[in-house]
Amino acid sequence: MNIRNFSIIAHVDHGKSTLADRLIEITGTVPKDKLQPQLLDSLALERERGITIKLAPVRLRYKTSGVIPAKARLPETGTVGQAGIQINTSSSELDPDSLRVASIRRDDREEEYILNLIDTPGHVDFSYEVSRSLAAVEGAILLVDATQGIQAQTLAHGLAALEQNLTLIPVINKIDLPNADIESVKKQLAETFGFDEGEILLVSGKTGEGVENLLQTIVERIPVPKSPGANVIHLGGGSDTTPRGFRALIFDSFYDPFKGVVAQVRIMEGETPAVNSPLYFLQTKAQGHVLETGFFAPQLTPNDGLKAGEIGYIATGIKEPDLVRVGDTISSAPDAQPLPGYKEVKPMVFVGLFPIDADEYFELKEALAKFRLTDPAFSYMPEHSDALGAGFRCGFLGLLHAEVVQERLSGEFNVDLLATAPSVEYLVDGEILTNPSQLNLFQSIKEPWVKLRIFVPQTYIGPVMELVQDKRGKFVTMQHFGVAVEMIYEMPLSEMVSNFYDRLKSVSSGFASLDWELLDFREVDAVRVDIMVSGEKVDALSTIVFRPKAEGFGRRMAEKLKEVLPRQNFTIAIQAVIGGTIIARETISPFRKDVTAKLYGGDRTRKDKLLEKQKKGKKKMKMVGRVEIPQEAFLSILKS
Ligand SMILES: Nc1nc2c(ncn2[C@@H]2O[C@H](COP(=O)(O)OP(=O)(O)OP(=O)(O)O)[C@@H](O)[C@H]2O)c(=O)[nH]1
Ligand SMILES: [Mg+2]
Repeated sequence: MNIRNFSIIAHVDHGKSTLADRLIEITGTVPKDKLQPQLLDSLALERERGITIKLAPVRLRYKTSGVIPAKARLPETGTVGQAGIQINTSSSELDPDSLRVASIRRDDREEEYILNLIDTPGHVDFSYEVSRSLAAVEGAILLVDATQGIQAQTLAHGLAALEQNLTLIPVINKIDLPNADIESVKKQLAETFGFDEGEILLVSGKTGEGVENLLQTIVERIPVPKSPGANVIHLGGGSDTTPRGFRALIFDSFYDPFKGVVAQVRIMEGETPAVNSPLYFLQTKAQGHVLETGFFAPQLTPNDGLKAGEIGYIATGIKEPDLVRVGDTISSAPDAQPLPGYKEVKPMVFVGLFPIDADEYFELKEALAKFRLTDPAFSYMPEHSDALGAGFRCGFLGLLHAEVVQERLSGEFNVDLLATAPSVEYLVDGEILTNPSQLNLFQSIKEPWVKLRIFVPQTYIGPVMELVQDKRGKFVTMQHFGVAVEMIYEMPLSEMVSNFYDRLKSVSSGFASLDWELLDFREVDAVRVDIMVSGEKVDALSTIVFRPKAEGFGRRMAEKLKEVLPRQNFTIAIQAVIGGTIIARETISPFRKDVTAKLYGGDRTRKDKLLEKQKKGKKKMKMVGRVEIPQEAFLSILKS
C-alpha cells in the first residue's frame, strides 16, 4: 500500500479547510452532490462561526496520472533565518518510494496512493489540535494566504512542524484574488523558513488552480511512513509477514453510546488485531477490545483492519471516558514500550461552570468527562461556590477556547450552564490558586506573564505600542518582514484575558495577529475586589486586580452590574469592596422591568412572544439570596 500522511497548517482563515475541499473533490473522495464548503468543519459551531475548532482527518484515494513533473528536491537543511535556528528538514534519506516515483515516470504507469490528510485549526487557542496532528504525519502543507503573507500562526505552526522533523511543502493560496501579492509572499517564505523560491507552490482553494499539481507534489515530497521500531513497509508494497507487536498512537478520541470510546489513531507498528481481541492502553493500564476498525471518508467507514503507517479509528468498547487519553499508546501486548506521546498542555484561563439547576450536577459531571475525550486541552475539577453552589473549575487554553467549550457543552450535551468570568492562575505563597475568591489579604502574589508575538502592518506600530503599554506590557524587540512587522512583548496574562484581543483588532483595523506562550510567574501588587449584592457577598464575582487599577475597576463593575441585574420588588444595593472598605455603591430601584410597556395596543401574540423571551432569558440566572444573578453579570467583569 502506498501511503502518505500529511497535515495542512496555516494562520486562521488562510484557506486550509477550503483547500481540503478541493483535495477531496479532485480525488473523488466524496460524491459531488455531497460536497459543501469547508466539508471537514462538521461541528455545528464550526459551521456557525466559519472557523475550524477541531482537527479533522480524511483519507483520499489518489491515482497519479502517470506524468510526474521533475522532482523538486528539498534543501538538505532549512535555515530559520529570523531565529537563526538550524533545523534539519530532510527526512527522505532512505526513501524507497522515491525510487517508485522514478519508475512511474519511466513507465508512465498509473499508481494508486492513500493520502491521509489532517485539517487543523488556525486560531492560537487550538494549537494543541495542531501539535497532535503533526505527531501523526510525516509532512505538512504550510499554507499562506497570498493577500496576507506570513502571520503569527504561520510562523508558530511552521516552526513546530520543523522541530518535529516533518517535511514542509510551502504553498501560497488564494492566487485568484486580484490583490494577491505572490512575489512578496514568496520572498517572505524564503527569508523566514529558508525555502527555495522554486519549491513554493501556487494554488487557489477556491478555483482549484494548482491543486492537481499539489497532489503530485505530496506524493513526491512527503516521506513514506516509517515505524519507530522496524520498517514494516516494503518496497514491494506489501507489509512484512512476520508478526510484530502492534502499537498505535491515539491523537484524538470521542465517545459513542454503542461503541464506547472510539480512539483516532496513527498505527505505528504492526496491524490491528482481529475483532474482539484484547487491547491494552499502556499509560492508563486500561484494557478494551477491538470492536471495529476503520478510516475517515471523512465519516467513519469500517474496514477489516489497519496496518502500520495508516491513520484510522479503533472502537474500543470502553465505557469510562477517563481511561482513554490522547498521547497514550494502544498495543496488543500489555508490556509493550509506550510511544513518546505528547506533552500535556497547561491550562491558562480558568472559568467556574455551574449548572443552572442544581439537580443537573451529575449530568454536568458526566458531560464534562465525555467532552474531555473530544477536547484534551480542556480540564476540570470540582469546585464549590457559596453563591452558586456545586460546580466545576475548568481550565482552557485561551478565551476563545473557553467560549467555544461552553457553547459546545450547551449545544452538544444539552446542559444549561452559568459561567464565571475567565481568570488566570496565581501563585500565592508558592501555592497555585485558580479561584480569585480564595485570595486572602496581605498574601504575596505572583501572576503569570506571557511572551507576545504580534504581527501587524507597519502603519499600526504606534497604536499597538500604546495599547500594550496600557496593559502593562514590556517591549522586547521588533523585526521587519517586508511591510509587516513582528513585535515581541512581555505582558501579564491577566491583562490579555481582559479585552485585549478585541482592542488589538480594533486599533489595527483587524490586521494584527497574535501568538503567545507562557513565560513565568512574577510578583504583582494586586488586591481582591469583592462584590456585595443586597449585603451578601457573591464570591463568584470576586476578582483579583492590579492595585492601581482596582478602584476604577470596582466603580465600573458596580455601574455595569446596575445595568444587568434584573429589578426585584425591593431595592437592591450593589457594593464593590476591597478588604472591608466600600469603594463604590449603586442602587437598583424596585419593580419588574415591564418589557411590554413600549407595546401599546396591537397584537397579543407579539406581547406573548416578548414575555416568553423574558422568561427564557431568566433561565440563565441563578438565585443568590433574594437576587437573581444573570450570566451577563459575569461578563461585566471582562468589560470593566
Ligand atoms: N478567493 C479565495 N478565497 C478563499 C480561498 N481559499 C479560501 N478562501 C476563503 O477564505 C475564507 C477562510 O477559508 P477557510 O478554508 O475556512 O480557512 P481556514 O484556514 O480553514 O480557517 P480556520 O480553520 O478557521 O483557521 C473563506 O471565506 C473561504 O471561502 C481561495 O483560494 N480564494
Ligand atoms: Mg479551517
